[in-house]
Amino acid sequence: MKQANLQPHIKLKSVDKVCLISGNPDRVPIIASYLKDPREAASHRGLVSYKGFTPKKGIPVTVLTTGMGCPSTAIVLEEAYRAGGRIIIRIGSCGSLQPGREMGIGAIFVPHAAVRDEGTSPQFASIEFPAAAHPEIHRVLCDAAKSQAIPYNTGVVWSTDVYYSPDVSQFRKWAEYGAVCVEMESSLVFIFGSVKGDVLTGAILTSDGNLVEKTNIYTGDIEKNYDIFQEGVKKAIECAINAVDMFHES
Ligand code: R1X
Repeated sequence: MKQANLQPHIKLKSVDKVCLISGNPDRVPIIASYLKDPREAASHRGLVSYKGFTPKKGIPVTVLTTGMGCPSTAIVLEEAYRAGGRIIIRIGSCGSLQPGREMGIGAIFVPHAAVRDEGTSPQFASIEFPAAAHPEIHRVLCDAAKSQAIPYNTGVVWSTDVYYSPDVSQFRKWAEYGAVCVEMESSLVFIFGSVKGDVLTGAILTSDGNLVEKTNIYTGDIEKNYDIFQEGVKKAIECAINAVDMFHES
């Protein structure tokens, strides 16, 4: 039966002011399991969502998947905005672009800005405009990591449309400019927040591999690598949820 006022794709009438978003739909119930009283809110075309409350302060939170890439993310963000979302934190995965022990599988990144190497965000703001996380959200994510003694990297994330790039020199170029990791959604998330004006955005990402060192969760000791990655994801989730509480203290 059709229901009135549902957003067409996320199939929700309302979302909480705080939204945690993830590209991977399977991560949505996992994120929700860290909340108090989690419940599935909707599921349509793989766009699953849950609602719950932060365990410490009881802040209501909606967890949504964006799917992979900026076009799908733009649909979910717009509908989440129309339904009430105003603080949007991406809990995602990425690949590391710099060598080093702290850049391996499971490493945490809290990017302050993103390279807009994708075709969606220029539809929202011309390409000269920088994609930056909201400074307050970036700060609370970093503060939450510090308070939990979680090592993290900050820096610029390269957001791209192409996962399997035919041009392998691409990642070296952005790495030489100093980008620390690569994924596919943060630039659009950040630009969306800037353009709306009343939306604060940030991102916390867990590395599933290092492009320089050619390690990833799909090769080598797959089970071990996957466990290390999941441990990083767990830390990122805890950190994001703590950051929500810390933001509401400040
Ligand atoms: O952002 C990237 C994309 O959503 C990270 O993981 C997915 C590709 O495997």
